[in-house]
Amino acid sequence: MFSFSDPFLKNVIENKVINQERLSFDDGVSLFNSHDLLGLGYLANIVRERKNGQLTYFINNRHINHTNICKNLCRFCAFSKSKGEENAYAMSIEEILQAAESYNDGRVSEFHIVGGLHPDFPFSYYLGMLGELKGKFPKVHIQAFTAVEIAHLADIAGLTVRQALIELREAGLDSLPGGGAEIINPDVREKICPEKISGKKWLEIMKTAHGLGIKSNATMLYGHVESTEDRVNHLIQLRDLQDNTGGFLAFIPLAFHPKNTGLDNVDFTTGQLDLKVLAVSRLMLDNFPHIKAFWIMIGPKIAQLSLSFGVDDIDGTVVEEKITHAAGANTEEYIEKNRLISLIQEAGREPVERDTLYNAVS
Ligand code: V47
Ligand code: SF4
Repeated sequence: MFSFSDPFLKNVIENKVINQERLSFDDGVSLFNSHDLLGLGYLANIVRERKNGQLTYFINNRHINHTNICKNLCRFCAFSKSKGEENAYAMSIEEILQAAESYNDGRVSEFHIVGGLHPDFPFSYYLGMLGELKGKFPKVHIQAFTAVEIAHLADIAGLTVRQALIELREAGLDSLPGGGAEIINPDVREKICPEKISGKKWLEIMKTAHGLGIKSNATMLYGHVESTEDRVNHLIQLRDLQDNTGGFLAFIPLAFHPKNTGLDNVDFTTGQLDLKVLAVSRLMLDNFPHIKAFWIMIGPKIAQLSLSFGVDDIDGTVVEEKITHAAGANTEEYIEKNRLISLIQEAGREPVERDTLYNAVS
């Protein structure tokens, strides 16, 4: 029998988890306030194994950050630059194709494309990027553009979000990454990303995408100025939308990296917090099939440990990543597939190479 050090986990949460009862807002706050990390991991692991058994997913993917020029200039972002600023860059479609080609070992199954809100790129640039990539790599799933980028693209195209998504899908878009959610509470957004679309709009765009059959991920940027209540509120809003649409594939907590940002007075997150956020997310998001640890942000060592704290997905090969590395990440940008497999096996789990939609890739 597991020995909890926090009686609340033993007396209240364990029963709810065993009986598959939904956890409340207050439960979520208590979970975040608990210091019984092993107890949280034990409970999150029950949910993880119920949903995914021993299976642990990874993907052979290639991230592409096509431009760092962005008109939003979020305070937590070290990646974005203004046009003309030193180190600002914008890739042509030809350069994007070359980047994609540079990691085309015949087995890559996903391009993951996220960038800034470039003030001058026309809608045709994005359609062209998708069309050319799809033409050259017809079997590769394109997961591109956060809801924040989708709002911007609809804006520059003079289209509704729905129309823009339809055109992007026709050009080759397959699914949306989960970025841009940050923390949904408007008071927090006002402090960390006042120019960004609201959390409400982010949720609406996801709802529209899901309604069109376009799946997406969801994220939460944690470890900056947000409160425990902000985190729990964020998770519950995601859970409510998932009840409605069922369109979220995975939830990925993103550990805030402060270096070179407007919030550089904040410390890097700790291993304790990273594991706690993953475990609490697994417990609160009872309707999300997958919880993913993004090893780029928390490092392969914590990502491996997280497999006992509710996580069933360790992301992928990545190859190149600029957003977190601009903000002080000291991880590699590429990890070999065999290394992911041995990290998973060493944790006593069963590795499964997946495609974006969680089908096993042989
Ligand atoms: O929205 C920006 C985050 C996101 C920082 O769907 C930062 O599988 C930490 O969308 N420290 C974009 N995070 C990345 C993204 C993503 C990443 C991994 C997996 C998936 C997925 C999607 O990056 C932004 C923002 O939340 N971000 N700056 C920073 N300093
Ligand atoms: Fe731009 Fe995204 Fe960075 Fe915000 S997080 S400044 S929207 S690139």
